[in-house]
Amino acid sequence: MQIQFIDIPKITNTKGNIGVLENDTIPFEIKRVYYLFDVPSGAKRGGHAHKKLKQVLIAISGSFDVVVKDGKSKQTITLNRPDRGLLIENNRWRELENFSSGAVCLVLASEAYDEKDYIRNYKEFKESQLNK
Ligand code: T46
Repeated sequence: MQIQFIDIPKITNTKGNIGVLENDTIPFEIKRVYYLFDVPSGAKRGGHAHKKLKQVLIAISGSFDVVVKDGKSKQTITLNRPDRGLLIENNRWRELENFSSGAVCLVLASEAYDEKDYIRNYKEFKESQLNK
């Protein structure tokens, strides 16, 4: 399974840096932005796949691990830089864990929220991936 990172253009300065997200930085049209924050130590997020939704995850602050599965293989990626995004394609199972204190996960999403787009059962997800 290929993992794709997005390098976020930055404007550096001794007084602090600026990360800039413009339409051509992200490989889809952004329809929704949300963020996870105040995640308690030991908590896990995700634990599902999306049929259509693609997302870019950015550790705007702190760090966390993202486990990505395509039904055949698995990769664990640590996100800990505000200038690097992780692209998660549709039909990928994701689990987020090991959140550091103060971690913030910014998510740029290709679709509006739709519960019908979720696959929350791993067995169902694996079966849906069989012929892909
Ligand atoms: C992913 C990780 C990083 C909404 O009403 N609107 C929204 O935009 C979102 C994201 C969630 N919700 C509701 C739906 C559920 O009742 O909030 C509740 C928890 O949502 P969810 O199970 O999606 O939360 P996470 O943090 O486990 O997962 C989300 C994304 O779904 C997922 O794709 O990669 O954040």
